[in-house]
Amino acid sequence: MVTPVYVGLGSNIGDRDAQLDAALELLGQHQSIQLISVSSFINTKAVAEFEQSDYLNAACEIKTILSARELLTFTQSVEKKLGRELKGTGAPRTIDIDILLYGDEVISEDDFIVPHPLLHERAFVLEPLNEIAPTLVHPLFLESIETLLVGVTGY
Ligand code: PH2
Ligand code: MG
Ligand code: MG
Repeated sequence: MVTPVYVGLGSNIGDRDAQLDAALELLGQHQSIQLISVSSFINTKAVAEFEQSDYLNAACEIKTILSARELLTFTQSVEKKLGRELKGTGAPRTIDIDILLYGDEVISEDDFIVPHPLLHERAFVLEPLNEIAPTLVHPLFLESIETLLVGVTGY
Protein backbone atom coordinates (compact mmCIF):
# COMPACT_ATOMS: atom_id res chain seq x y z
CA MET A 1 0.00 0.00 0.00
CA VAL A 2 1.19 3.49 -0.79
CA THR A 3 1.02 5.75 2.25
CA PRO A 4 1.25 9.55 2.33
CA VAL A 5 3.81 10.56 4.92
CA TYR A 6 4.81 13.97 6.27
CA VAL A 7 8.40 14.48 7.34
CA GLY A 8 9.95 17.34 9.31
CA LEU A 9 13.55 18.39 8.75
CA GLY A 10 15.80 20.60 10.83
CA SER A 11 19.45 21.64 10.97
CA ASN A 12 21.39 24.05 13.16
CA ILE A 13 25.04 23.17 12.58
CA GLY A 14 27.12 23.84 9.45
CA ASP A 15 25.64 24.59 6.04
CA ARG A 16 22.00 24.22 7.02
CA ASP A 17 20.64 24.83 3.52
CA ALA A 18 22.94 22.25 1.93
CA GLN A 19 22.09 19.68 4.59
CA LEU A 20 18.34 20.06 4.12
CA ASP A 21 18.85 19.84 0.33
CA ALA A 22 20.99 16.71 0.72
CA ALA A 23 18.46 15.04 3.01
CA LEU A 24 15.61 15.75 0.57
CA GLU A 25 17.71 14.48 -2.32
CA LEU A 26 18.52 11.22 -0.50
CA LEU A 27 14.86 10.71 0.47
CA GLY A 28 13.75 11.22 -3.14
CA GLN A 29 16.43 8.88 -4.51
CA HIS A 30 15.12 5.86 -2.59
CA GLN A 31 13.36 3.59 -5.07
CA SER A 32 10.37 3.11 -2.76
CA ILE A 33 9.92 6.79 -1.90
CA GLN A 34 8.33 9.45 -4.06
CA LEU A 35 8.94 13.04 -3.04
CA ILE A 36 5.64 14.89 -3.53
CA SER A 37 6.15 18.38 -2.15
CA VAL A 38 8.58 20.44 -0.11
CA SER A 39 7.90 23.56 1.99
CA SER A 40 10.16 26.57 2.04
CA PHE A 41 13.08 26.52 4.46
CA ILE A 42 12.37 28.73 7.46
CA ASN A 43 14.78 30.15 10.03
CA THR A 44 13.60 29.47 13.58
CA LYS A 45 14.90 30.15 17.08
CA ALA A 46 16.10 26.93 18.71
CA VAL A 47 13.69 25.53 21.26
CA ALA A 48 16.24 24.21 23.74
CA GLU A 49 17.25 24.28 27.36
CA PHE A 50 20.52 26.02 26.53
CA GLU A 51 21.51 28.72 24.06
CA GLN A 52 22.23 27.37 20.57
CA SER A 53 22.17 28.50 16.93
CA ASP A 54 18.97 29.08 14.99
CA TYR A 55 17.52 26.17 13.06
CA LEU A 56 16.55 25.96 9.43
CA ASN A 57 13.32 23.94 9.34
CA ALA A 58 11.28 22.44 6.52
CA ALA A 59 8.62 19.83 5.91
CA CYS A 60 7.94 17.55 2.98
CA GLU A 61 5.34 15.10 1.80
CA ILE A 62 6.42 11.76 0.46
CA LYS A 63 4.53 8.70 -0.72
CA THR A 64 6.00 5.35 0.11
CA ILE A 65 5.40 1.61 0.17
CA LEU A 66 7.86 1.27 3.05
CA SER A 67 6.39 0.46 6.44
CA ALA A 68 6.73 3.16 9.09
CA ARG A 69 9.52 1.16 10.74
CA GLU A 70 11.37 0.64 7.44
CA LEU A 71 11.08 4.35 6.74
CA LEU A 72 12.45 5.18 10.20
CA THR A 73 15.44 2.91 9.60
CA PHE A 74 16.05 4.69 6.31
CA THR A 75 15.71 8.24 7.70
CA GLN A 76 18.13 7.30 10.48
CA SER A 77 20.62 6.05 7.88
CA VAL A 78 20.30 9.38 6.03
CA GLU A 79 20.92 11.29 9.29
CA LYS A 80 24.03 9.19 9.85
CA LYS A 81 25.26 9.68 6.30
CA LEU A 82 24.92 13.44 6.68
CA GLY A 83 27.09 13.40 9.78
CA ARG A 84 24.53 13.40 12.56
CA GLU A 85 26.10 12.52 15.87
CA LEU A 86 23.78 11.22 18.53
CA LYS A 87 24.46 13.53 21.42
CA GLY A 88 21.07 13.17 23.05
CA THR A 89 17.79 15.03 23.00
CA GLY A 90 18.13 18.77 22.66
CA ALA A 91 21.70 18.81 21.35
CA PRO A 92 22.45 20.83 18.17
CA ARG A 93 22.42 18.71 15.03
CA THR A 94 23.62 18.78 11.41
CA ILE A 95 20.36 17.14 10.40
CA ASP A 96 17.22 15.89 12.11
CA ILE A 97 14.63 13.99 10.08
CA ASP A 98 11.38 13.30 11.92
CA ILE A 99 8.45 11.24 10.69
CA LEU A 100 5.58 13.56 11.66
CA LEU A 101 2.60 11.64 10.28
CA TYR A 102 2.46 8.26 8.57
CA GLY A 103 -0.98 8.17 6.94
CA ASP A 104 -3.46 7.93 9.80
CA GLU A 105 -1.36 5.40 11.69
CA VAL A 106 -0.88 5.76 15.42
CA ILE A 107 2.35 4.13 16.62
CA SER A 108 3.46 4.04 20.21
CA GLU A 109 6.69 2.15 20.65
CA ASP A 110 9.60 2.81 23.01
CA ASP A 111 11.77 4.37 20.31
CA PHE A 112 9.14 5.49 17.79
CA ILE A 113 5.99 7.56 18.30
CA VAL A 114 3.73 8.68 15.44
CA PRO A 115 2.16 11.23 15.14
CA HIS A 116 5.27 13.00 16.40
CA PRO A 117 4.42 13.72 20.06
CA LEU A 118 5.30 17.43 19.88
CA LEU A 119 3.98 18.14 16.40
CA HIS A 120 0.85 19.94 17.60
CA GLU A 121 2.69 22.39 19.87
CA ARG A 122 5.69 23.36 17.74
CA ALA A 123 5.40 26.28 15.36
CA PHE A 124 8.71 25.30 13.74
CA VAL A 125 7.00 22.07 12.61
CA LEU A 126 3.46 23.36 12.00
CA GLU A 127 4.49 26.42 9.99
CA PRO A 128 6.28 24.57 7.16
CA LEU A 129 3.73 21.75 7.31
CA ASN A 130 0.93 24.29 6.93
CA GLU A 131 2.50 25.48 3.67
CA ILE A 132 2.15 22.06 2.05
CA ALA A 133 -0.83 20.50 3.88
CA PRO A 134 -3.07 23.04 5.67
CA THR A 135 -6.17 20.85 5.56
CA LEU A 136 -4.44 17.66 6.69
CA VAL A 137 -6.14 16.35 9.84
CA HIS A 138 -4.14 15.18 12.87
CA PRO A 139 -5.35 11.62 13.54
CA LEU A 140 -5.48 12.05 17.32
CA PHE A 141 -6.56 15.66 17.81
CA LEU A 142 -8.85 15.56 14.77
CA GLU A 143 -7.92 19.13 13.95
CA SER A 144 -6.36 20.45 10.75
CA ILE A 145 -2.76 21.65 10.63
CA GLU A 146 -4.09 25.14 9.90
CA THR A 147 -6.17 25.08 13.09
CA LEU A 148 -3.37 23.63 15.21
CA LEU A 149 -1.03 26.38 13.98
CA VAL A 150 -3.45 29.10 15.14
CA GLY A 151 -3.25 27.57 18.62
CA VAL A 152 0.51 27.87 19.04
CA THR A 153 2.43 30.97 20.00
CA GLY A 154 6.12 31.54 19.28
CA TYR A 155 8.35 28.56 18.61
N1 PH2 B 1 14.39 20.44 17.04
C1 PH2 B 1 14.58 20.00 18.26
C2 PH2 B 1 14.72 20.89 19.41
N2 PH2 B 1 14.54 22.27 19.11
N3 PH2 B 1 14.12 24.03 17.63
C3 PH2 B 1 13.87 24.46 16.39
N4 PH2 B 1 13.68 25.76 16.18
N5 PH2 B 1 13.79 23.61 15.33
C4 PH2 B 1 13.97 22.26 15.49
O1 PH2 B 1 13.89 21.48 14.50
C5 PH2 B 1 14.22 21.77 16.79
C6 PH2 B 1 14.31 22.71 17.86
C7 PH2 B 1 14.66 18.57 18.52
O2 PH2 B 1 14.44 17.79 17.44
MG1 MG C 1 14.54 13.39 15.42
MG1 MG D 1 13.16 16.63 16.05
